[in-house]
Amino acid sequence: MTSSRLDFCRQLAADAGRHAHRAFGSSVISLKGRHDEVTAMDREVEDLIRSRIAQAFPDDAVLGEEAGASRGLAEAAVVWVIDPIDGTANYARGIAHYAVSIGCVAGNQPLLCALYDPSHDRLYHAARGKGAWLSEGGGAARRLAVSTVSALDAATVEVGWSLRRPQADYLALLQRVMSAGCAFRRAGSGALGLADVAAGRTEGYCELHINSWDCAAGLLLVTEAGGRVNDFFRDDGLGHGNPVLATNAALGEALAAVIDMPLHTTP
Ligand code: LIP
Repeated sequence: MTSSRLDFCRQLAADAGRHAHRAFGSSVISLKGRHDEVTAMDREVEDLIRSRIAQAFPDDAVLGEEAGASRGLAEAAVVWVIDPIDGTANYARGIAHYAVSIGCVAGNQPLLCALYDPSHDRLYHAARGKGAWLSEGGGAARRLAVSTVSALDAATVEVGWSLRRPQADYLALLQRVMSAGCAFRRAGSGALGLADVAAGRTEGYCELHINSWDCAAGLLLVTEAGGRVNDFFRDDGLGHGNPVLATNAALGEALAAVIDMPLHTTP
């Protein structure tokens, strides 16, 4: 089941990303809410992804950011979790930091994923138990590994933000991260923030609430690259989102204490 879906997923993420990149920086922004942008290309790319999945795997269910859940989501053995353009605000403003994120979930845990960053021609992919990989510029894939940084005051943590949680909670989280001596960043794409942890560019990604389509792919990249994550999928995280924490192995427990989010017992 995995290898055919993984090959399909990699090709689909790359095709969808190249399609999205045609309108990079020139899309008209609509608002689903304050600081919650959407473009016509978000919907166009999700339609492309959905149609290819329906043709190749008609019995699978789909959950996407723009069109929601397909019929049979609760009963399906396999659910494709898609964000057609993660980092929409960046995409619409011509900031080269966005990605197509496609996760494939079975038994309420990610089975495989592909995440494509068109601005850098970076295709990330992983299958459970088979490592996390990155192909750049169409070249041979190299295996990813989280960083070995083991001191909080040498760590960089990305802190995702949205208006889905009170500003005071966000500021308190930032205070804890800064007081621990960590550098922090917020770059507007949870998917790429998690990919940065998997690639060893940063030591952690956290957010007080994130949706499953933003993180289903990135969480698998992190664990397959030797990192640790919280139990994002508990209490219907797939359907309603949850807080998220992903870390390298060395700083897992220390960052979990700073950010006040327990990591999954099974790294
Ligand atoms: C983004 C998420 C990110 C969050 C942003 C935004 P979108 O998703 O990936 O984690 O901090 O506010 O929600 O809306 O660009 O697909």
